[in-house]
Amino acid sequence: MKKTNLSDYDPSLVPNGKDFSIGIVVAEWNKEITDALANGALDTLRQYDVAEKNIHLIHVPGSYELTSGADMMLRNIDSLDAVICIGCVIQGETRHFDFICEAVSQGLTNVALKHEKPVIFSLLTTNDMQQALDRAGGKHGNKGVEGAVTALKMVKLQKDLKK
Ligand code: RBF
Repeated sequence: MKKTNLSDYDPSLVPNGKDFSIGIVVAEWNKEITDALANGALDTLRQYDVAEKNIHLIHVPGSYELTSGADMMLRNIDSLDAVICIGCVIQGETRHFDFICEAVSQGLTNVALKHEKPVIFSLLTTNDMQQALDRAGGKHGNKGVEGAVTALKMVKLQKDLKK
């Protein structure tokens, strides 16, 4: 498949978000990458008509804190329909990579089930900085854009099932 700078999704299948309220939690580690992912997510939510007042963005120090950040948002902002969690963990020489990735993936799953709301995993887990750049607006698209598209689809699904 040909790779472009844009993430590959069918725009006609993305629900309109004008009545949706979305949280975004952004980790500050590898900020160049996480800012690019957050901007991709923000642009996409705006493109699908999520109102500015319904987009709630917070920062946490590192990816490990994404779990408690998402939980805090869902406990304190009643109207939230979903939370997008953005981070970037780059493989180093120690085993921190494995512990952080494992904790975040399990942690976010637990938060989603506890609050019965979609929690979106936009965590890059890469071998090096180049692989992260490639996925933050580079040759493999922007995983923040894909996270926002996933959030819109999951909120629509939940609202449809509740009707
Ligand atoms: N946080 C990230 O978001 N990405 C990383 O690549 C990352 N690497 C870390 C490596 C080490 C050795 C340590 C101690 C922390 C790292 N963190 C990283 C921060 C982590 O997510 C968390 O903020 C701290 O461990 C404090 O709980």
